[in-house]
Amino acid sequence: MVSIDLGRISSPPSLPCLTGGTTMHEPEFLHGAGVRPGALLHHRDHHRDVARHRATRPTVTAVIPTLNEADNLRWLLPRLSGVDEVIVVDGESADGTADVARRLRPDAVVISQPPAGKGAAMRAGFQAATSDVIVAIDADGSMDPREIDAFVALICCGFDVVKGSRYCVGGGSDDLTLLRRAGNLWLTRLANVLYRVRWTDLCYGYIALRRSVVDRLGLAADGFEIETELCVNAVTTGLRIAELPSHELDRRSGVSKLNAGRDGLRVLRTMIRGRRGPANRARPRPRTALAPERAALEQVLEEARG
Ligand SMILES: Nc1nc2c(ncn2[C@@H]2O[C@H](COP(=O)(O)OP(=O)(O)OP(=O)(O)O)[C@@H](O)[C@H]2O)c(=O)[nH]1
Ligand SMILES: [Mg+2]
Repeated sequence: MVSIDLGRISSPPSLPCLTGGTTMHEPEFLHGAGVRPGALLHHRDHHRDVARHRATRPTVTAVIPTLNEADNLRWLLPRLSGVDEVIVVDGESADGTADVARRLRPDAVVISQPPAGKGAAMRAGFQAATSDVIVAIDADGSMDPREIDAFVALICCGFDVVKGSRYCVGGGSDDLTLLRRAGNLWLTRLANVLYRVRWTDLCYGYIALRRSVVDRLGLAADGFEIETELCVNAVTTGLRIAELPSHELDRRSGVSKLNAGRDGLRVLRTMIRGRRGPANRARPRPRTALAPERAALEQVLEEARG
């Protein structure tokens, strides 16, 4: 269950690793609930406020890209009972991943698409999501679902994008090889120079964002460079970004689909292209090309929601 204390939202906490914009504000879903911006809630109103905050807490969608992750989903899905919506975007897995998802989480929206890459899967999941907040989480069990509350709390503090970091104080990884660690370090340093930020971890897929900013991000990446594209486009679009310490666990079973050399180059290209700003970034897929896909998706969503 995601629980945020509205009484503590009035002033920004001192957060580690803050980057991006400086203005803090309460998110729009609090204003609709009649919560005065910046108000400290009175002690005697406590019970009424707790009830109100339960009723107005942001809804959360978990977007999970999967390619042959049936065993790992058996671990992950039961641990996502606190999120309001689960979207599994499956790359036509051969190991019955989609069936496992439907069986373990009957209310999950399962989207099937050719295995065009993690980025293509995440974009489809973002488009299908209906909650206030989207959390992207890998299926392999490397991201601890208990961290979701912290991601959502930072969105409630006013950030548009919250990116996990394995290198913030409090973060870590049981999974990174020396080669990947070095590659990520240099790519992160380059991003910091090109975009004048102070990030500690560029290539990590545990990310939360406000659903209302998805279209502004203009995402078009198909592969593992999606996380870089999301972050750099968030900067050039002027969104507020925070980093949050996260501990990456070992992949529980199966094999990684990432190729350090090939995918590192894609990240580099994305970073350089993104520097040209929103007007010159790769165009999102035209809507017409998505039309049949979209219609099928709408149908699946309607059925899933009864
Ligand atoms: N639908 C879909 N999912 C994919 C595809 N490629 C990878 N994934 C999923 O994307 C997630 C990340 O892929 P991994 O193989 O775990 O990559 P990794 O080496 O751990 O790299 P990171 O997780 O990005 O640190 C996993 O849940 C994969 O199953 C694809 O082509 N299609
Ligand atoms: Mg992984």
